[in-house]
Amino acid sequence: MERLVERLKERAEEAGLDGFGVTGADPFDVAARTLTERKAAGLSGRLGFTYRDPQTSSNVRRSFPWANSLVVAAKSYVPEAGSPGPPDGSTGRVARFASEDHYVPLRAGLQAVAGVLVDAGFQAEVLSDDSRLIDRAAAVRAGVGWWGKSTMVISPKHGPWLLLGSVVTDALLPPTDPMRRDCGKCIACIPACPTGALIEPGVLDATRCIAYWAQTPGVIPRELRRPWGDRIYGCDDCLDACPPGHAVLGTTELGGRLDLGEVLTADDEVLLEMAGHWFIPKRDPDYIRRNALIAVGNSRGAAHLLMLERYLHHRRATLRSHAAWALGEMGEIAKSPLLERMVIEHDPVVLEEIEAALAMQRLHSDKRETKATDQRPTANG
Ligand code: B12
Repeated sequence: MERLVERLKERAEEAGLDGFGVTGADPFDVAARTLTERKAAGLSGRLGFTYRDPQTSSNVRRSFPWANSLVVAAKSYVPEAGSPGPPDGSTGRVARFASEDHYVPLRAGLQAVAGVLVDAGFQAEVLSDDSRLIDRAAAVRAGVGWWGKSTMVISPKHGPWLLLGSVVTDALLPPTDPMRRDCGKCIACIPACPTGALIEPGVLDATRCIAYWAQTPGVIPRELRRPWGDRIYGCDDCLDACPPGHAVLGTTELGGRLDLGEVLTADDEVLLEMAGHWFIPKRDPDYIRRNALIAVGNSRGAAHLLMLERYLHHRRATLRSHAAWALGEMGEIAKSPLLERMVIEHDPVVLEEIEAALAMQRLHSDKRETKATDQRPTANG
C-alpha cells in the first residue's frame, strides 16, 4: 500500500496539484460538534451545505459505506488569479478564488488520482466543495495544511490560497502525518476582517462575513454595506492579511475586476454566463446586481446616477432598497429621484430605506457645510 500512496502522490504532482495527504475515512467528530454548536448559536446564518446535516457532512461513510480512506489534495490559485488592486470607482472586485473556475484544475487533478486507484482495482469518488465532506477537516487530518485563525487551511508554501478536495476510496491506505505547525502568535487576519466576522481565533460568524452575504438571498444588513467596499463576489481580506500567503502573491497582473456599469446593464443570460462558476442562490442574477449596487454606492461616482435611478424603479423590492441606499451615499445631488420614488413606493422596507437614504444625504451635506465654514477665512486671515 505504501507503494500505491507513492504512485498517487506522483500522479497528483504530475497533474499540477499543490498539496497531498492521506487520512482514514473515520468521522470528524469535533467538526460535527462545531457545526451543530455554531448552527445553534446562529453563527451559520442560512448556510446549507455542510451545515444542513452535520452528521452526514462529518462522516463520509454515511454517503459511501465502503469508504476506508481519503486521499486529500489542494490546488493553489495564485498568482494565476491576479490581484485586483485598489478601488477605482468604476469596477467591482471578485475574490481571487472566483476570478475563474479554479475548481476545474483541482477536480481534474483529483480525477487523475482517482484513475490510479480505479486502475489498481479500487473504488474512487472525487469530492470537493460538496455537502458530503468537510474539506478542511479532511485536509488538516491528512496534513495538507493547518487550521488557521481565519478558519482557512493554510500551507507553508501557498498560505491560505488553496482550494481543497478529496478522493474517497475503499483502499486501506496508510495515513500521512498532520502538520506540526499552527499560526503561533499571529492574529493578522482577525483585525483585517472589515466587518469583525472573525469573532475569536478560528471562529467565523458567517452572518457578519461579506463572502457569506455575497451569496445569500435578502437585503444586505446596512451596517455591512460601507465595509463591503467595491466587492461584487467573495472577500479576500482575511486571506490577504495572512503572512504565509504574501510570498506567493508577488507582483501579479491586475485581475478579478468587472465593470460595474456593464454588470448593472447586462441581461440575465450574460450575467449568468459571466458568473457561471459562482454560487448564486437559485441562479438568480439579481443577487449579482444587488451586490454591484452596494459597490456603486461606495464608489460615490456621479457617473452612476442615472443607472441608480433606473434601479430605484426596478420591479424587485430588494434592488430598489439597495439602489436607494446607494443614492443616499451620493449626497444631495441624488435627492430628487428619492423624493419622487417615495411618493409612489408601497413596500415598507423600501420606504424605510429611502427615508434612511435621505437622512444620510442630509448628514453628508451638513458635514460639507461644517467643513466649508471651518475653512472660511477669518478677519485676521
Ligand atoms: C460553508 C462554507 C463557507 C461559508 C462559511 C465559512 C466557514 N468558515 O465555515 C462562507 C460562505 C462564509 C464561506 C466563505 C469562504 N470560503 Co467557503 N466553504 C464553505 C464549505 C461549503 C463548508 C465549510 C464548513 O463546513 N465549515 C465547517 C466549520 C465548522 O468549519 P470552520 O468554520 O473552519 O471551523 C473549524 C475551525 O473553527 C477550527 N477551530 C475551532 N476552534 C479553533 C480555534 C483556533 C485557534 C483555530 C486556529 C481553529 C479552530 O475547528 C473547526 C472545525 O472543528 C466549504 C466546502 C466544504 N464542503 O467543506 C467551503 C470552503 C471552506 N471555502 C473555501 C473558500 C476558498 C472560502 C473563501 C476564501 C471564499 C472567498 N474568498 O470569499 C471564504 C473564506 C471565509 C472564511 N474565513 O472562512 C475553501 C477553503 C479552502 C481553505 N484553504 O481553507 C473551502 C474548503 C472550499 C474548497 N473546497 O476549497 N465558505
